Amino acid sequence: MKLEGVELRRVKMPLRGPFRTSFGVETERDILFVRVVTPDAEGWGECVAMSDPLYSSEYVDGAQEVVRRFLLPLLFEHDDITASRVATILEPIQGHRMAKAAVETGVLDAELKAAGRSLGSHLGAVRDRVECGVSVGIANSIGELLDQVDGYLQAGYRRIKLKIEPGWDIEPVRAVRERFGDILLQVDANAAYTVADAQHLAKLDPFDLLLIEQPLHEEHVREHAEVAEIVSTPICLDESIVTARAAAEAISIGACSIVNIKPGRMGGYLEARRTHDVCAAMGVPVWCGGMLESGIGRAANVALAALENFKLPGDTSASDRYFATDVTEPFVLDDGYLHVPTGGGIGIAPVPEILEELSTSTEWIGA
Ligand code: NPQ
Ligand code: MG
Repeated sequence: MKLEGVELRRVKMPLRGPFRTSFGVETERDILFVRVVTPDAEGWGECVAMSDPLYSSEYVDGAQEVVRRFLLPLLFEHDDITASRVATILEPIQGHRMAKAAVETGVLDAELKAAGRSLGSHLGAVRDRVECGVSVGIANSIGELLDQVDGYLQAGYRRIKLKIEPGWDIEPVRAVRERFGDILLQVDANAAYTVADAQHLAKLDPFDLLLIEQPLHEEHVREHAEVAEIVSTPICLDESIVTARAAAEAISIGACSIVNIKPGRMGGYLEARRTHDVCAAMGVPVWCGGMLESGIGRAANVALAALENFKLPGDTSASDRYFATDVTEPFVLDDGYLHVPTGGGIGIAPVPEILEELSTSTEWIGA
């Protein structure tokens, strides 16, 4: 496939409400889109980097610079490209997986759209709809949290994830469990604890959580194995799992027994699928994380979440969880599920008028 060029477009999308985690509060998304133009089709990739390097070292301005200055020049050295070769071509550039993922996904979407093949079927999807969970931010009070969880359960979400941090953990979990009974419930600490908190985290054990996500710093993988010895709730890793190899190593030392898969964090959907396969081979279930994506990133996540070893509901929420207006036709919950797109590639594209209205800049880089 020949590349004619790539458009880098920035879009501001206000969140419907502030989203608070242990690393900060978000009130809007500033998203970088990569539009890959070829003679036969164009493809879209969404970069999941945040505005500030709080969840990971990448941030959106930096990602755009990396794409423009380092990734596209490497890609444009080749006049015949396939998505399966993109990661190898970009290998000289260290890290910057979210930037790489956006580029690879744009190429993959263009390639699959040109072939009339869906991302789901390309990746090996075995379902036509996926079970959806929702991630609930740190609230101002237990009462406010219970109201939010109630709203999401009414909307049909099949699993609730509570963000936790020291001072907001045991009591909110107890309150949600007591009020809503036997729901699927899990927590995400976004690295807010240390190994010295293991006994404290064990106080969550009586509440039958599905998992505790990333309690410790992303580089402290072995210490997660120590926590897993003390806490009986399964440990799931998110931030630490940046490659399929990292997943295999973490699992093999007992640092986690469940894996959160986020394609942006691992450099793309192809590495995400390999991670899924490695986890399946090691008997470890996975689920699909979320990065407050627009409909572009969401569509691709839903396709990925349709693979066999995605055994738990994902943070694949409906568009209206985060946005009053999505850049695509909105993803709407149907009995707690989202349907896997069936059109070519990611199966969707931005609505031109909405995209134009939300855009803050565009930049064309010819091959
Ligand atoms: C997680 N996501 O699982 C992340 C954290 C997160 C849905 O909980 C802007 C961009 C804001 C990415 C806030 C969910 C974000 C973000 C939180 C990711 O750890
Ligand atoms: Mg997480």
